[in-house]
Amino acid sequence: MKRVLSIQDISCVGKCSLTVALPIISAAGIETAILPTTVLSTHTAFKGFTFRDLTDDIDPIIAHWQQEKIVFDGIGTGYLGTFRQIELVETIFEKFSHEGMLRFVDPAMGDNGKLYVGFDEAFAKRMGKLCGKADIIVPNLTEAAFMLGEKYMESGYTREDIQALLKRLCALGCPVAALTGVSLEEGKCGVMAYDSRTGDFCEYYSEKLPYSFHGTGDVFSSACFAALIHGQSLEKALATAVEYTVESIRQTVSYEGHNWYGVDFESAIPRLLELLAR
Ligand code: PXL
Repeated sequence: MKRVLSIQDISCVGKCSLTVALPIISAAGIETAILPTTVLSTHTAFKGFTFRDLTDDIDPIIAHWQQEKIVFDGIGTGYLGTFRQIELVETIFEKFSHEGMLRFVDPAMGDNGKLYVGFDEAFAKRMGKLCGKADIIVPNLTEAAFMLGEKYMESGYTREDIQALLKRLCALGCPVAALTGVSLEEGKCGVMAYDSRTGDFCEYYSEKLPYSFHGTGDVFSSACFAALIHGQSLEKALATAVEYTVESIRQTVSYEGHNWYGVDFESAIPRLLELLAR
């Protein structure tokens, strides 16, 4: 059985980060170890959330794992709350590195042209450095713009604009970059990726649903990470992640009074298993 490590916060309520990654990667049949970086009462879109930084626990936890000779097939990261946590992730990448281990970074920091509460441009640049140490990164257009210190492209961009942006992302140091939330055609939304080792681009689009929910980036990245570890090619893994995210949104809006704070990825798990079995 494959074993991965997911490093991000626990938002106790608000379906994102570890409460999304752990069930999704586990459902894919992969042992999922976790390293919670912070415990928040909710994700930061709620008002008045509590925040307990667990950074001081990280060093002793990794020392223990090293003593136990724990090996991971992949390490995936999401929302990280502080500069120090980013530094520690870099240390973990180094300490647990071995041939074939996948370093997957989702620089979860913002959406719709804005950084989440608590982040600034300096933090985004620092996250860009972490991205340089990954094997694959999956930013959205907002995160890509902030990491590169560029203007956010809301709409009106071309395929060539996205391709050039992907090349600039790989210039951070990672061999593969995938940009999420790309819409080149009315009613369609998806992802475009670039592998700088081969010079190949790939893309996958699905129906653009007229809703925006928190946590969809985390659903996408958890499914993509799981699909890659499962053995799917980059192109297939991106399609799996897009279709699973779309199905999660469809499930969410299929009943009245649905949450505003997260998507119903749980009801879409049978679809994930179908997508992984292709
Ligand atoms: O979904 C990304 C995310 C993860 N963790 C926390 C967040 C957010 C988005 O707002 O606030 C704590």
